[in-house]
Amino acid sequence: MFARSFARIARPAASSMKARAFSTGARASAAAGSRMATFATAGAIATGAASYAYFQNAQSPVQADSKPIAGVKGTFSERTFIAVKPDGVQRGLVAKIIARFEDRGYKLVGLKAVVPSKDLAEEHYADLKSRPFFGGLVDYMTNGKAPVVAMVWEGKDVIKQGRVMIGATNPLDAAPGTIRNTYCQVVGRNIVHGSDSYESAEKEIGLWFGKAGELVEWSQANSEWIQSDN
Ligand code: IDP
Ligand code: MG
Repeated sequence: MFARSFARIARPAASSMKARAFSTGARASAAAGSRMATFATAGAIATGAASYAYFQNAQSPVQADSKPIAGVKGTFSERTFIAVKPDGVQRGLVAKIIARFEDRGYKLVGLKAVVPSKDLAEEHYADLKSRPFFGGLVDYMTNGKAPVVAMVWEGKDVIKQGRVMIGATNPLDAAPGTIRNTYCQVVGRNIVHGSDSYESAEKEIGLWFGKAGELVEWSQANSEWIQSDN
């Protein structure tokens, strides 16, 4: 279908950066981020595929992304894709869900409200394509009755911890205190999504925040109070 590959150059983290390819029909163009000091587009668009490389000013105190898109697994730079689905937005639960991650000390590095295209939703849930509820799931995510609030959170073990905080897919099986146990009753309206593995986080962050400059690197002023060991 569609493919896009990114290659990042001339940056300290570049050695650990994998070239990535995603199917993302809706988002084939590269956009320079507002905080990008330097952006160089290199490559050609061919058969729906855009290849580009960019680098940025490492001096900037707050800057667009300069690490592997899902960070480095097992470190404080690990990242996950969390989304408040349209039912969570309609029900006014965005702030409560954000608060859970903020309260835990995780760092918000990407945030936007978006009505995803059908292509994006289908790619996001590609592993469920053969399931009978797939069409309804895609419609629920894309019909525009409310946006999805898409986020990227960063911190230690955030992929697994995010799933634990969200709870089981079926809210009736979700442990007390989890988001789904606290706010939901049925699997079809379970209000929140979280990446289930590092590979899923790479794919999902790339799909939803794959344009240059959509993720922001910044330092938490209280990080030593969150991260220090004895
Ligand atoms: P997850 O969201 O906990 O990762 P998945 O199995 O990946 O769960 O399913 C993705 C989403 O598809 C669920 O969150 C839910 O919105 C929807 N879904 C899963 N199973 C069902 C079902 O049996 N009926 C309706 N919707 C479902
Ligand atoms: Mg899943």
